[in-house]
This record gives sequence, structure tokens and C-alpha cells, in this order.
Amino acid sequence: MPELASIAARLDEAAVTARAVAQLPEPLSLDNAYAVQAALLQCRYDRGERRIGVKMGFTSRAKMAQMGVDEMIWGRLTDGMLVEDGGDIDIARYVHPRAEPEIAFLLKAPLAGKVSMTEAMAAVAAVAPAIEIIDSRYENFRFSLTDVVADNSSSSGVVLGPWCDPATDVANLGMVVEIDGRPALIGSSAAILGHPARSLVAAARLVALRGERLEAGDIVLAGAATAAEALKPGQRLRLSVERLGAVGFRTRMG
Ligand code: OOG
Ligand code: MG
Repeated sequence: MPELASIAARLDEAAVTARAVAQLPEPLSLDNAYAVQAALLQCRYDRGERRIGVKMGFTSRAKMAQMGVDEMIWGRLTDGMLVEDGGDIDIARYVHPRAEPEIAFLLKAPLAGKVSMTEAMAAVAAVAPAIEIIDSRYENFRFSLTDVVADNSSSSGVVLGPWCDPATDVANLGMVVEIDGRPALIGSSAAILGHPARSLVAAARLVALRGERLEAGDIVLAGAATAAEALKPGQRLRLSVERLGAVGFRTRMG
């Protein structure tokens, strides 16, 4: 539908120019919201970006409560969103970025539809600590469920830490984000649906509803274990996850 394409173009321009747009005037259906998301990603692919996986959203109570949304969502990740571990980001290139502590899975086999936790984990090649940088293209970081789905579930940046043995038990690992050396976000991987592998199970189910599958080589972000923290210029962030290690980046302006 032409209006879906124009919504996608508007959200893409908001991301490229780092200028927020108003929330959508008419509520979209969930089907149309995912159709806008697909069209939005096509804009990125047309610029040469490549799909590298998916991210899950609202898989913890802390995130649902922070944003007032109570359903799981997903979005697509591209290589253009990767931020090097230990690297820095220019805050000016985002509207109002926030950081979240996550667990990342690297897949060695495809997954789609109804799979058990054991089947999901058997498809995992490695697990890593990860920081997701989210950035809503909507004014004041406010949105409805379908608004945020259309906006690729606020996907913006991903910082991946060291890939670890997939046999590592990730059910209940302490997670701490330090900002400038001070603990700012403290949680556990158990906050992610009781076990981050449940998020992988959900990802396989949700992408299949849109006729897609998780591919071998895909990265799947399980969703934040705590509320997200707004970023300011000149900060040093570091996420430490028990047994998995640490990942970090810095922020600058310009
Ligand atoms: C939507 C994305 C949510 C998560 O980890 O729960 C998300 C948002 O809060 O803007 O990435
Ligand atoms: Mg996230």
C-alpha cells in the first residue's frame, strides 16, 4: 500500500537525519506495522546494508514497564548497526539514544516456527554479552506497540562482546552496566523471560508468523534485562555479564 511505503520513507529519513517525527496519526494494524518495518529495512538494503539477524523487544518486565508496552516485538539488525567493542559512537547521529544490557546468540542452524528451548539452544553456535543502542525515531521516545514495530523496534546499534561457549548456562547471570565506572544498571539474565533461550524460542515463532526464519549465521538479541539508560556525550559504558565477560563503548559529540 502506498501509505505504508510513505510511512517507511518518513521513518527512514528520521533515522538518517537524526530528527524525530510525530507518532503515527492513524493506528496501524500489527500486520501493516511489520509491513512498514520490512519496507523501512528495504531502504537500508538499497543503501548497501545487509541483514545480520534480529532483535527481540519487551522480553523483560523492566522494559515493558519503562515503555508502557506489554507485548513482545522484534526488529531486524543490519551490518550498518554494528559498533565495534571498545569503539565510540557520535551522539549527534542519533535522535535520543539509549543503551540496554542484553545477551546475544549466534546461530549455526536455521530456526522457525514452534521449537522447544532444547531445539533452540541446539542451533546456537555461541553466546555473547551485548549492548543494544536503541533510538526511537518518534518524538519524546513515545510510541504505541504498532508505532514502534513500524520503526524497526527502535533498532539502532549493537555492540557485541566476546563469543563464548554455547554450553554456558545463561539462565541466571548477573549483568551490570557501569557508566564512567559507576554501576548504573544492575540485573540478571533471568529477567529475560525467565531464561534468555525463551526469547530465542519466541523469535523463531514470531519471525515465522511473517513468513521468515532465523538463519545460520544470524545474531539474535534476546532483549534488555533492565530498563534502558539515556546516553549523553562523553560517557564510557561497560556491560559485564557473569561468566561471559565484558563489552563496552564510548560516546562523543560530533
Ligand atoms: C523498543 C525496543 C525494546 C528491548 O530490548 O526490550 C528493546 C524500545 O524500547 O524503544 O529493544
Ligand atoms: Mg533491546
